[in-house]
Amino acid sequence: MGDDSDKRCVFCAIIGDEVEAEIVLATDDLLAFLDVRPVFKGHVLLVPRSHVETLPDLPAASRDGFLAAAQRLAMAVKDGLGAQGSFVAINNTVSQSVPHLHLHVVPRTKGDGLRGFFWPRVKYGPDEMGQYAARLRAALT
Ligand code: DGP
Repeated sequence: MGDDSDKRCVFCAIIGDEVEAEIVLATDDLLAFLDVRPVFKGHVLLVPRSHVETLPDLPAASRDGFLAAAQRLAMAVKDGLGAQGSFVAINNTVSQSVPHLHLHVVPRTKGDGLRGFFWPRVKYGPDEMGQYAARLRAALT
């Protein structure tokens, strides 16, 4: 474990070899292992070895490698497990049960029963869509 690791963090404990996990990919900066409570078998979690909590906390220098590994895992669930595709997601703070950045790669196949994670959908009111877009554009400038 590096100096920036959090000793109470279960993913840091996996990275530090103190908690067992089924590792599927290991690089100098990243680790990917099977989720112990998979949505479907083969559900992988990708984590940076450095303890950062959420995606916005990931240093710029780590972004490329992180996304490249996510691409490799998305291909691996197809090539290795026969999935037709995957669902790739990150919970940031809300619904994030482990406060160490982790990207889910869930193998998907048509008819697997998962319907868009059963996300509720809402409707914009009149003019509201433009207002939301403007607020986001302002935050992005
Ligand atoms: P999230 O809800 O996005 O924070 O996902 C956290 C995931 O981490 C959840 O699907 C279960 C998984 N998980 C929690 N503890 C452990 C563990 O000790 N080992 C492994 N392999 N996965 C874990």
